[in-house]
Parts: sequence; C-alpha cells; structure tokens
Amino acid sequence: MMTHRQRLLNAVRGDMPDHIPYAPRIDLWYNANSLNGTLPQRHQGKTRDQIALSEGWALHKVVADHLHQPNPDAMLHRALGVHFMKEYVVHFTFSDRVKIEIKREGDRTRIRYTTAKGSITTSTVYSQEMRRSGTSVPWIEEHAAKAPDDLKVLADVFGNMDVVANYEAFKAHQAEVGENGLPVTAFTVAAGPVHHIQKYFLDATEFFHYYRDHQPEILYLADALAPLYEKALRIVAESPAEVIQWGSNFDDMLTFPPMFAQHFVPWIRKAKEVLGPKNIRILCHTDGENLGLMDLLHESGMDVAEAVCPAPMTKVSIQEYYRRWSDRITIFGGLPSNLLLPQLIPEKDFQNFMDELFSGIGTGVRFILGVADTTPPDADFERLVRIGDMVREKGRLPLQAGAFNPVDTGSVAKVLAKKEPAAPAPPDTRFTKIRQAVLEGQEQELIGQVKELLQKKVAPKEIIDHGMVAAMESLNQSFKNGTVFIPEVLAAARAMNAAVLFLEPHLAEKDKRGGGKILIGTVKGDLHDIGKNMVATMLRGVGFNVVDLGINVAVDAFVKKVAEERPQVLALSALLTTTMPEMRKVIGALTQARARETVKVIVGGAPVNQNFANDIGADGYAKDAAEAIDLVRSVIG
Ligand code: B1M
Repeated sequence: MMTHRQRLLNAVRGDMPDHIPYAPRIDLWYNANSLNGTLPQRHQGKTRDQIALSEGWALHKVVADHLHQPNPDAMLHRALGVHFMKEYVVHFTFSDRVKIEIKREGDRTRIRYTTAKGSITTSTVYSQEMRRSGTSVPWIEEHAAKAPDDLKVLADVFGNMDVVANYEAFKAHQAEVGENGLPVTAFTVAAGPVHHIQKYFLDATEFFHYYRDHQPEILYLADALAPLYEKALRIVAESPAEVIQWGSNFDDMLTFPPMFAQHFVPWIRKAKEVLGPKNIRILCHTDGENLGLMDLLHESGMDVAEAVCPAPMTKVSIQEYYRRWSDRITIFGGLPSNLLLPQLIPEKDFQNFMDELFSGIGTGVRFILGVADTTPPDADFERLVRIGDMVREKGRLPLQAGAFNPVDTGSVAKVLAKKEPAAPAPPDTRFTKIRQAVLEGQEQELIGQVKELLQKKVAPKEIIDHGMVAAMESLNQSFKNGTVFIPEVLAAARAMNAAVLFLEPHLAEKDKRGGGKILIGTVKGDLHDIGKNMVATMLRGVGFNVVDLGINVAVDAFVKKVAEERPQVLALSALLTTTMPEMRKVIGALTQARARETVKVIVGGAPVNQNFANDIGADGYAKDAAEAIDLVRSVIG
C-alpha cells in the first residue's frame, strides 16, 4: 500500500497511484472553528494535521501555514508580495538603498518604502474579526501603487532587491510532513511579473484601468521584476522541492485570456523549461471560472491545476475538466465547497454529484480529490468524512470509466490573434462616433462628440439612450460572448460616466441622475469587491447616481446610510456562502427601522441566486452587471 506522499506524487507525475489521493484543504474551517470553540467533539484540542490524519486523509500542503511561521514578520511585506515563509525555497532580500519605515497601529500595519526615486506607502490589516472567520492572510487595505509614478518607485524597490535560497527551512518542513503529504513550495504565488503586479501592487479593479491606460509603466515594472523571477527559478531548480506553486486565483474574467496568453503563458513555459528537467512539477491554484482558460492552461505546460472548482459553482463540469486536461494536467480539487453545505446542496444532489464524479474521471489517473477553494467554516464536516469513506470504497485505481479526448493545440496563437468584432451597424448614424468612443473607452473623444451633438440641438436624453447606452449594451453582449474583456468594459463605463456627468446640466429634471439613486456595498465579513465595482461603474455609466459604501459593510451601516442618502435602491453584493446570511440581516434591520418600504433591496454575487433572493424577501436578483442595470430600471419603474 502506498503512503499519502507516494500516492500524491504519482498523481502529480501522471503515474498510477493505488488509490485516488484525497487531500481536502481544511485550514479556513479549522482556524474559524478552533477559535470559536466549535470543532467536532471528537476533534477538540487537535491540530489541523492531527484531524486530517485521524480521518485517514492526506495532508493538504499546498498553501503555506501563515499562522505558524518561525519568522514573526513572515507576512510583513505582503503588500509587495514579499513573504518569508518556511515553505518557500526562495526568499527576497531588501537592500540598504531602500529605507523601510514601519508603523503598527492596532490591527493595521503601515509601511513606507523610500528609494532614490521616491516613496510608496502600503497598509495591511489583520483583525480579530478576520481571525474568527478563519482568514490567515492580512488584507491589503492600501496598495503600493496609487498613481502611475508609483510603478517607477516600485521598479526601483525591486531593482534593488535580490533573492536567495531558503533550503534548510524547507527541508525541515518536508521532514515534518514526511509520508503524510506532498509539500508544495512557492516563491510568490504569481505566475510571473505581470501577475505579481496584478495580485499585489494595485487595487484589484484599478489594475484593469492601469493595464489598459498605463501599459508602458506596467511593462517597465515587469522588466524590473523579471530578473528576480529568473533567478528564483534557478534557485528552485537546485532545491529539494518536488512541486512549486506558479500562479494563483486564475479566473477567466480576472486573468482574462489575452493577458493570460501574453504575460502568463510565457512564464509558465519558462518555469516548465527550467524546472522540468530537474523533475520539479509546477502547480497553479485555479479556483475561479476556468472555461476561457482551459486550452491555454493545457498548452502552457502546467503540470497540476489545484483548487479546481467545477459546476455547479462554475461553468465547467468535473467530467469536462477530466476529458480536456487529464492527458497533461493533474486535476487537484473537484469538490466545489458548496457541496459541503447541506443548506445549499441537499443530500440527494450531494450523492448524485459524488456518483457522477467517480464515473466521470476516466481511469482516475492524474486526479487528486480536494475541495475548491477550501472547506468553508460552516461546512458539514461529516460530508468530508463520508467522501473519505467513498474514496476508500470506490477509489481503487484504475477506475473503470471513460477516456478523454485531447483538445486542439494552437490556443495561445488563436487567443492572441483574436480581434474584437466590429460593432454592429448603429441604428442612427448621428451617434456612430459616440458609440465608437464608448466602445473604445475614449473619454475626451466622447465628451467632444457629445458637445458637437448638443450644438446640433440633439436632445441629451437621446445622446445617452441611442448613443451611449446602446454602445454599452453591445459591449456587454461581446463581454458575455468572451470577445471583449474586463479592461474594455470598465473603460467604456468610465468614459460614459464622465460624459453623463458632463451632460447632467443639459438634462431635463426628470432625466437627471438624481432621478435614480443607488446605494451599493459588499456585506460584512466579505472583502470581494471586483464584481461589486463593476456593477457600480456600469450603473453610473448609464446615468444612475451611485453611492458606493465599499466592502465589509455592517448591517447598521447599511441602515444608517439608507436613512441618510434616501436611495431608491440598495444593492447588496456577497461572494461567500458564509456572508450571504448578512443580506437577510440587512433586510430584517431595514424592516425594524421602518425603512423597508422606502427602498428596494436587490442582491447579487456569485453564490446568490433567485431562490435565495425570494427567500430573504429581496426585491430582485441580478446575475451580472448588465442584469443589474435592467433590474434597477425595473424595480424603480
Ligand atoms: Co475569493 N472566493 N476568497 N478571493 N474568490 C471565491 C468567491 C470562491 C468562490 C473561490 C472558490 O471556492 N472557488 C470562494 C467562496 C466559496 C464559498 O463561499 N463557498 C472564495 C474564498 C473561499 C475566499 C477566501 C475565504 C479564501 C481563503 O482565505 N482561503 C477569502 C475570503 C476573504 C473575505 O472576503 N473575507 C478569499 C479571498 C479572495 C481574494 C482576496 C484573493 C480575491 C478577491 C479580490 C477582490 O475582490 N478585491 C478573491 C477572488 C478573486 C475570488 C474569485 C477567484 C473571483 C471573484 C471575482 O472577482 N470574480 C472567486 C471565484 C469565483 O467567483 N468563481 C473567489 C470576477 C467578478 C467580476 O465576478 O464577483 O462574481 P463576481 O461579480 C459578478 C456577479 O457575481 C455580479 O455581477 C458581477 C459582474 O458581472 N454581482 C452582482 C456581484 N455583486 C453584485 C451585486 C449586485 C448584482 C450583481 O447587486 C444587485
């Protein structure tokens, strides 16, 4: 019988293990439940690893154990993507030429980095509330780049840095894990310099504007990071590691295909080229929507895709993943975290999912069963245990099932060659240039065109509806079809936003923004804001007056703001199943404050659906930003 380590290594290398390896990730669940005293009775007082081993599971050793690091400052420079983890075989070193000033204020750490080129500041937060929800990583509250010039300072900070080997600590970590798991190392968790910039230096939404408007500065900074990434690869190549994480949070909207093809794939290939001959495998944490990235990843040389989150949480079924990937890529994941929540997935569906999973993964080679992204704090732990039992009963390899069909090659070239389709012919040629300016996100050009039409006495409302909104709608359609990507949509909405502001004094009273005020925010405990920002920008773009309350907004704050701002609509966003219940609380609190009748409450976010919206008494649900516009229009009539 193989050990956990042998089984995992076989799966990673494409050899046949004796059994499907099962390595559920339980850090978030464990951190929250041990701190809140709610671990299952039989596991009280145990460590996370003791629990996994006593259940017979392999240890999930992909992500560093942020809470147990010998270096108390291991996460101090998180906002730069510089971590001093015992699990990382490469560490950064700062030079004396960079002055570092650190200020700790309660849960907040502020840092100023000064070089000959200037200063940048960052702020990270790690609060008790975050600990209780299981989070182990500080949140970047203030990103290093707040203006294009900051990118030059960052280039100087990194231009003055070096990387060194950290083999000894990693060897000790390997020895500690022993035969119970397969330790994965990392350097950063980005797939190369541009991804590093996206993940750490800029606010998640702001990145897309920079990517479009400040490419030269982005690429200049990427060039400063590149030698460190190159050297890191050479250090990894000589290290005792067997697998390295190279990229995380892949998602076809965020790490959209053209950027992925142009800036990620070459670095994945480079990693493969340097590490492959040393028998070191590369792994990515791909917990988002992968449909648009599947072929690119297949061709990139990536060995393992970890945290693979299939339908029903995303668009791709586990069968499809296996069919399209398993000739080259080991799939590590397959259990969407919602599967562990009986309130969302009833017992019958849970059983069906598991039956289909076992029959949909071919021979079972190149497959490691795990939870994507991680086990939620409120998971039904017994479901995890039962899955372990199923693996023991049915998971002997080779499984007796279907085979895969290799996918087309040439995807990178196809994505890079893909052109935006021409906009459909406008119904009214007076607005052709307006539409074009919106589609291209050209703010100044758009305002210039608006001025011309105003001089020709075209009604402002007509300019908005037949020019700008019509263009935005066609752009949304292209976004849905995957021919236009997030930076273009955000730039178009931003340009529209500016043009609508410009037009406001010319609009009839009834058509002004004041005619529709929307309050929007991400609920308490939830730090996801990319989708919420898109919704806010698009609503602004079509002329609504949007007040954005940001993220992690408490129930009381929503109620207070509704009283102050008197919006027609309150839009709530939640990305976590654990924070969805906050939406019900907001509606309850509004009712108690006798404010429910004054405002329509609409909800959205990946785990939310129409049933949930009905159940909590919301006035509507929108699946995406385009639907949110229609929904707002329909609820305020
Ligand atoms: Co998070 N994360 N994350 N994450 N993350 C998800 C949501 C997850 C589904 C990943 C997975 O399991 N596969 C999972 C939740 C699972 C669950 O709850 N069952 C998850 C997890 C577990 C976590 C952490 C707990 C991870 C950890 O610590 N191990 C942690 C929690 C932090 C916290 O909030 N307390 C965490 C952290 C993060 C990052 C910080 C790394 C980053 C967020 C960065 C940021 O937002 N500034 C992140 C990301 C990027 C994701 C994924 C990969 C992508 C989310 C995203 O931005 N999508 C996500 C995977 C996924 O969703 N499949 C995942 C693009 C965006 C445009 O789409 O947000 O859906 P979306 O918005 C859409 C619609 O939903 C809708 O319109 C938008 C535009 O079309 N919409 C609305 C959104 N809000 C609306 C409001 C409306 C209407 C429509 O009002 C009416």
